[in-house]
Amino acid sequence: MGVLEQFGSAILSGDIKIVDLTHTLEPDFPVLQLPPEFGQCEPFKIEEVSCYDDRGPAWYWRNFSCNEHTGTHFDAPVHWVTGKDVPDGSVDTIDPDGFVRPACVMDFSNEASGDDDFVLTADHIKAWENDNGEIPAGSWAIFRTDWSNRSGEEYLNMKEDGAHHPGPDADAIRYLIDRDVVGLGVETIGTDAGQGHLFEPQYPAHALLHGAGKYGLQCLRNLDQLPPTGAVIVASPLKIKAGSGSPLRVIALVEG
Ligand code: 23J
Ligand code: MN
Repeated sequence: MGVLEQFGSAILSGDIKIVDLTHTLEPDFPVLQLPPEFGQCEPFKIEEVSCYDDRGPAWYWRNFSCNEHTGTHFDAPVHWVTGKDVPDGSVDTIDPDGFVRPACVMDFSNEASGDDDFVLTADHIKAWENDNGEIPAGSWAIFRTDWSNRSGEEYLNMKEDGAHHPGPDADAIRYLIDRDVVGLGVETIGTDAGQGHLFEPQYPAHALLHGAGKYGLQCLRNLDQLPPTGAVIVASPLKIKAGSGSPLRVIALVEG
C-alpha cells in the first residue's frame, strides 16, 4: 500500500482521529482590543437573508462580516510591516504546502496557570526539546497554556495597562526561526503576550516571525488533546485577495 492509501485506511478505521482546534465563530467571541488611537478589530457579525420564508421559501442563508483576525484565525506575513515585502506573503498567495504540517506541542499550562504574564523563553523551548527531540524544520510550534478554557472578560484579561496573557519573548522567537518552523500557534488572542508592546522589539512574535515569512495561528483550543509530537495540523486560510489573515477551521490529525 502507498502511504496515502494507508492514511486513508487509518482515517476510515479510526486509527487516526480528528481533533477540532477551533472556537465557534459567533458575535460574542472576544476580539483583540488595541489602544483607542488605533483602528479596531470588528467582531463577527451575522445577518439573516432568508429562513424558509417569504424572503426565500425553500432556503436558509445569512450574510456575515468580520475582521481578518476574528475568532480562531491565521496570520500571514504581510500582516506585519516587517513582512510586507515577503514574496507570496498574503493568504491568497502563500504556498499551500504550509497548510498541512506536523505539530510540536509545548505544554506550559502549569506555568501559565499561576502567571497571566508567563513569558515563553528560548530556555523553555530547549527544555522541551531535551524531553521530546529537536523541533523539525517546517513544523508548527504550538504553545499550550490552557488559556482557551477562559471566556468573556477573563479571556482578554484587560487591565488599565492593557491585556495580560502569556506570550513569547524575542529570543524564543529567534530560536523558533532558527529551527525554521512554519509558524507559531497559540490559544490566546494574539501570538504576542498581552504586554508584548513593552517587549524589545515590540510585539516580537509578530515582528520577527512575519519578517521571516512565518505564520501565526491564534485562538486555538483543545490543545490538551494533542501529543507533544506526532500530530499533523491542517490550517488552510480563506483565499482572500491580498488578505493579512483569515478566520479558519483548524483541525489536527492524531493517532488514536
Ligand atoms: C494588530 C496589532 C497588534 C496585534 C495584533 C493585531 C494581533 O494579535 C493579531 O491578531 O494579529 S497583537
Ligand atoms: Mn491575528
